[in-house]
Amino acid sequence: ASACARYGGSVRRRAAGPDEAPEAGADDGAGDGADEGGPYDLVLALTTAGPLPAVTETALAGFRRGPAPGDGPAVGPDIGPVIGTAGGDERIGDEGYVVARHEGVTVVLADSATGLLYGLFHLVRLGEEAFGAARPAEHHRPAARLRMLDHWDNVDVHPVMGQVERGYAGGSIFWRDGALRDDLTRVRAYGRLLAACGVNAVTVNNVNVHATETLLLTDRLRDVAAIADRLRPYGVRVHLSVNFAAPVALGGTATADPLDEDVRAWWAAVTARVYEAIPDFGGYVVKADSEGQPGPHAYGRDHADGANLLAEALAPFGGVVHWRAFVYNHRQDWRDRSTDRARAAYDHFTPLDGRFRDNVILQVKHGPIDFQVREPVSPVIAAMPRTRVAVELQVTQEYTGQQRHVCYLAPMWSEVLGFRPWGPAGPGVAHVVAGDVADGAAGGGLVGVSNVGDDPYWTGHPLAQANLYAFGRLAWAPSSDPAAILDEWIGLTFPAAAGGNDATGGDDGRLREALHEIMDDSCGTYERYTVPLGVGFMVRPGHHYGPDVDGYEYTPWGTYHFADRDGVGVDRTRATGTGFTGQYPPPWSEVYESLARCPDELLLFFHHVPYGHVLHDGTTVIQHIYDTHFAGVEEVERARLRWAELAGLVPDAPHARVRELFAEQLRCAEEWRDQVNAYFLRKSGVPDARGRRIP
Ligand code: BDP
Repeated sequence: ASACARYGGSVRRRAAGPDEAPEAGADDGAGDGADEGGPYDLVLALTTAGPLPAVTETALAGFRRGPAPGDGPAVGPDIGPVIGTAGGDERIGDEGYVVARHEGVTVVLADSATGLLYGLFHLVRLGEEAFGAARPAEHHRPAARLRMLDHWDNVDVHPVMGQVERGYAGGSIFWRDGALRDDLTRVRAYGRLLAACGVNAVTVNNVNVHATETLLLTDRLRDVAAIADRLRPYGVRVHLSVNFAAPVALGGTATADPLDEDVRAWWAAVTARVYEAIPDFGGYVVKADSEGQPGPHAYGRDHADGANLLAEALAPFGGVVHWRAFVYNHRQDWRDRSTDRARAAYDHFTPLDGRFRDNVILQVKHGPIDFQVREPVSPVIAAMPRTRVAVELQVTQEYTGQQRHVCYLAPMWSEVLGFRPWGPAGPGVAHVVAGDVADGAAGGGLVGVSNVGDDPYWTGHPLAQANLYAFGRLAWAPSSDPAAILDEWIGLTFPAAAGGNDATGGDDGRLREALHEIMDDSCGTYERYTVPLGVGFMVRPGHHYGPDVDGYEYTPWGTYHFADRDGVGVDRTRATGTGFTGQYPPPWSEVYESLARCPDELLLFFHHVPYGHVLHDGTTVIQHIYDTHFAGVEEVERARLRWAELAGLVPDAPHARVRELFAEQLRCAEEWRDQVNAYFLRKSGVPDARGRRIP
């Protein structure tokens, strides 16, 4: 009841019979169902022996528990038919639940405490509807078993990257002044927030593991255990990013060679101690031989040797290694056009398919480069049938406006998850991560780089909360409609919108409608005023905020657009380019190879074309650049004005915060428009057909 009330819903309880008068405390509703018989409006029950989760107990304070497990059906006769319609004796599954409304009683059933908790949050989402008309039993369970957020948090404040690497929401919620925070109340609240979204795993430190953070594995393990204690009640397991060279760095061994016996023994012993402190510890995350992080290459070993070393140590305890596939040469010779960063992960990892232990998960960024607003889906996802693959998304908005711009990312993620690498008849990315591909490996789940910090709104930009929510919801149910997820988030977040059209203080749907207008296609808007047609990386070097068209063009990072006076784009074809298109299975290898068939939005990712090249809609590339940049800025201006109209419907403080951020977004969008348009006007010499002002 308290959970429902907090989220704007309510739990009504009937007048109780003489034997079952519940204690005071939970009845915050109308209590008008007495004539339907039976003492309860709501029953949450476990199908198996086991304690109720503590947080559910709290939420149910005042409700009677059913008979102890083993004494027959968990709670009275009402549940029988629900179990029947839910598929008889089929297990509901570790995190699953069944929800139904039957003869005036809303029932949530689960096999486990965590499942029950997810069922409770399902009711919170339904609000009043959960207690309305009868509903047949629905069985819900997550598509992906692992739904993880990686925190790029440093314990110490890093001199260049700050505390949260690529964090735009203040400091870390875990660490402060080089140590664990004294007060972990917020971490507990975070656990609840994550459970409400469906996230069940968290990595508490940055993938770039610096000196202090290396110690989390040993001397500072107690801190990790304290975080795990706060998150455990919400079904969230803790993982740790580890430094591959930790055995040497911590003074245990002379080498970190994965095939060395002392190194294996060191990891085994250290890992056993981790599990003594945190029995449900999730496992390790490793960025190895990437952007300066140590790895097995230094010892002439490969990524499979490295990953298997850690997997072997974790296996006795059921832990997993998330081994990142973000491996490329960041010191390449930019004058040599034959190197292609997009190819790197595939070239490194596909020869290793089949060599990874079962508890290794290869964590692959969704695109082949690095979280740009438009990239094709990484070909690695379809190329490792004998390896567990997880897809990594960037919830933190490093390249999508840094939580100063509104950019609702769910439509992009949903496109990625729905992408079918083997063509329309084959399975999709969502099936790969769920392990739902015939003859494929078990799934590795979905990982997101967290966008949360100690900001009072959690995410800096209050509307960026929707990205966190959508990440969890898509990991649970990848085919969910992004607009429907947003709709849920709006209802849960803004009490006025939750009131809907009724006479109880609702806003007649105005807020809901406006937020959809502002957010539904905000990622499309961002794409329009920033980088054209999939070319990527026209950002300011280092911090990656705002435009700098040539910022990376003559650097060793491998992210180029190759614009000159004649044309723009990267030739990644087999015929004349880097051959990257050949990393896809058909039909995509052919579609991307073909200038005629390549989707417009990815044209410059795959092809170098003249400015006069005509897109499928009849516009030339150069005119498309001008048009989209003008349109994007106009869309931001419309969204800004729309938001201004919501004063009074949204609480004052978040309203003011978003209003200020919109001013910055507009300024920055205009800067993007002007720099990109001016750059291409000067390179090409082709004027805007509509004669608009280009600086
Ligand atoms: C890049 C970020 C960098 C990360 C790196 C990674 O700019 O801060 O360390 O990804 O994923 O996008 O390891």
